[in-house]
Amino acid sequence: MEATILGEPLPYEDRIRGVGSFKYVDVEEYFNLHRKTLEDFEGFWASIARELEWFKPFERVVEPGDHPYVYKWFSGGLINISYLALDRNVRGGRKNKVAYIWEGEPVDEGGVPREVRKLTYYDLYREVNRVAYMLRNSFGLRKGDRVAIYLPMIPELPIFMLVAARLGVIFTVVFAGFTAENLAVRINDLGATLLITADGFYRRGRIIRLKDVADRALETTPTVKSVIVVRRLGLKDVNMVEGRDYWFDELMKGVPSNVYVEPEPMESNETLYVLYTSGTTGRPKGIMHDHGGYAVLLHATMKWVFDIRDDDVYYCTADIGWVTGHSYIVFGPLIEGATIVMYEGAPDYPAPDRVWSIVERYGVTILYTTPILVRMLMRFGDGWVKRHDRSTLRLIHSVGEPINPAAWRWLYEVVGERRCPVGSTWWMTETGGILISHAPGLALAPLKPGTNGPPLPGVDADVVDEEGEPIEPGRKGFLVIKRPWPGMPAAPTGMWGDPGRYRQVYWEKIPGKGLFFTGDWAIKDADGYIWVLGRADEVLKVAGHRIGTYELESILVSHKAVAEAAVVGAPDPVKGEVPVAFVTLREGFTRTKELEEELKQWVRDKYGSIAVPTHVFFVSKLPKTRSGKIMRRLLIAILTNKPLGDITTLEDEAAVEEARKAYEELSRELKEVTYR
Ligand code: 6R9
Repeated sequence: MEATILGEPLPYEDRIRGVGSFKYVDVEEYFNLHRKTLEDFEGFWASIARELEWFKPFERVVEPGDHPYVYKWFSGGLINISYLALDRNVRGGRKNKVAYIWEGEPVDEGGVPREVRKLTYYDLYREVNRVAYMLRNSFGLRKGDRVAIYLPMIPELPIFMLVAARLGVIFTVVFAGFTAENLAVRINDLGATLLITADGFYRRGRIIRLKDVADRALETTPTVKSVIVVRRLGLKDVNMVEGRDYWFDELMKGVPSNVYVEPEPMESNETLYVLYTSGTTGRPKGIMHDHGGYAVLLHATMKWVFDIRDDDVYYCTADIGWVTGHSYIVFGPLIEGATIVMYEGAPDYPAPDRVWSIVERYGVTILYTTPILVRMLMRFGDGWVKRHDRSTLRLIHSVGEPINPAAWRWLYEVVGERRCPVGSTWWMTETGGILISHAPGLALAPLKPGTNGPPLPGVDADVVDEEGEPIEPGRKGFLVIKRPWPGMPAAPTGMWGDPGRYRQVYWEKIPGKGLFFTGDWAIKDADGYIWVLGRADEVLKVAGHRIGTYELESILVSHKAVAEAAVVGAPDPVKGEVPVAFVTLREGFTRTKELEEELKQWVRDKYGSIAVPTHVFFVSKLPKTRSGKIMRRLLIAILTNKPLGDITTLEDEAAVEEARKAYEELSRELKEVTYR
C-alpha cells in the first residue's frame, strides 16, 4: 500500500524529513507525545482551553449531554467567540494590526485589482459593534434568535457572522452559489426571521444578481420578517419590498461610530451557528457548533497546524459559505489575531495567476488551499506561478479531499520550492476543525505525499472494520473518532432539531462501541499515519463540495420525464469526482439530447451549477438488488470501463449472478446509442 495511493506511484523513495525551520521529530517521538495527550485527555484539553479568555471559568472539561452521544465541553464556562476574535485583540496590542485584506474581483487593464479594503482589528471591532447595535435596536434581535446569511465573499460576511456571535444570535451561512431552493430549505429548517443578503457580486467577470435569487427563496419562507441588503454592486433595479427589505447602508446611517455592544456571555455549549451539509438522504443536516469547544479546537489547530505567528499573512482560498471558511477564514485566524487575505472572486480571473499575484502582492506566508484548485491551476503550466515572487511562503496546507501525489508534488516543488511543508488536513463540517494533520507548529514528523499524517494531539482517531475492531496497517477500513473532541457537533442536539438523526448517522453505523463514524474510507499505515481515501457512503465530493447522491436523485425524479434516477461519482482528473446520472423515463417521453440538456439545466436551477451531472444516461431499467438498493458499484464499474470481476466491494445484498447479468445488460445498452 505504501507504494501507491489513488493509483499513482509515490514520487519519493522515502519520507521527507525536516522542511523549512520547523522543529523536526521522528514518527516515534510524535506518537509518544500524542500518547501522553490521550493519557491525560481532560487535563490536556483543559490546559489548551485555559489559554483562551473566559468570562467565567469552566467547571467540567467534558461530560455527557442530554441526548445520547451529545457531549458538553467546558460546561459552566462563560465565553463569547466574537469577544475572543475582536475585543481581546484590540485590548491586547493588535488594535491597529490589519485583520482583513480584502480584494474585489474586478481588475484594471494592467491586472491591478480595482478595490482593496484593509480592515484593522479596531475597524472590524467598531463595525461589528455598530452593526450589532443596529440589529438590536432596529430589529430587536436577541440571544437565541435565528438569522440566515446569504452573502458573497465581501467583508460584510465575516462582519455579520461576528455580529450574530456577539449577540448570541444563531446564524446559518448559505453559500452564495446555492440556488433559491437550497436557501429556502435552510431558512425554513432553522426558522430564521431575518435574512441578510446583497444586491449581487462579481464572479469570473460576470455580475451575479443575488437578491433576485433570494427573492425566489422568500416566496416559500414564511418565518422571514425582514431582509437586509448589502449594496455590493450598486444595482439600480433591485426589487425592494416595502416594510420587509432594507438597504444595509441606509440602516447604518444614524449609528454613531463609537457604540459598544456588550458581548453576550454564552455558556460554553450554547449555539454559535448551524451549518447545513449533505448526507445520504434528501434533507441536509444542520450541524451545530458552540462557542467554547469550537473556539478551543480552532485556537489549538491554528497554532499546531498553521504555526500562526504575529507577522504572518494568512490566505485561505476557500469560500466562507463552507465550513473551511467559517473555521479558517473567520473564527480561527481572528482568534489568533492574524492578518487574513480574503478574495472575492474566481481564482483564475482574469488569468490563471490570480492566486500567485495575491501571494506576491501581500507577501502571503501561509497558504491554505484545495486539491481541485491546485489541479486546475497546474494545467496552465508553471510559468504562471514562477512569474510571481513566492519567497514569503513558509507553509502550505490543503483540504477538502485526498490530495493526489502529482498535486502535492506541484505545491511542494513548484509553488513552495521545497521550502514549505505541504500537508493535507483532514476534517469535516461535523468536526468543526482539523483533527488529522501534520502539525508543523508543534513538531513536524516526516512528510509523505498524499497522506493526512498522524492524528493531532488529544484526538483519538483510528481505522476499523464494520464491527468497530481495529484492522491491521495497510488495510482499508472506516475512519472513526474514538473519543469526543472539542468542536464536535454541539449540545443540545448535535443536529438542529434532530438528535435522533445525529445518533443514527454518526454513532449507530457501528453499533454499541461509542465510535464517531466519519463516513470516510481510510488506511492507517505502518507508521500510524492516516490516508483518507474518500467517502464510504453515498456522498460525493465534487470539486471539494459535499453533495449527496440522493439529493440529486430527488431533484431528477421531480422532473416530469423521469421515473427513476441513480447518481454516482465518476473519477475526474481535475474535479476529483463528478456526478453522472442514470435515469429511466416515464411513459411518453423519449431519449433525446435535448432532454439530457433539460435535465442538466433542471439540476442547475434546483441545486446550483456545482452539481450538474456531466452525463445523463437513459436506460430502460436501473440495476438493483432484490431489496431494491441501487447497485452503485456496478454503475461505477461500467463508467470506468472495469470488468465486474474487479469490483471487490459490491453491496453485500447483491447476488453476484444478479449483478453480473445487470452489468452485461446495461453495458450492452449503453454501448448502443442512448438517444433514438
Ligand atoms: C473540511 C471539509 C468532509 C469530507 C470528509 C472527507 C473529505 C476533507 C480531506 C478529505 C481527504 C483531506 N476530506 N479533507 N479527504 N483528505 N485532507 O472538507 O468539510 O465539506 O464537510 O467535507 O471531505 O471525505 O469526510 P466537508
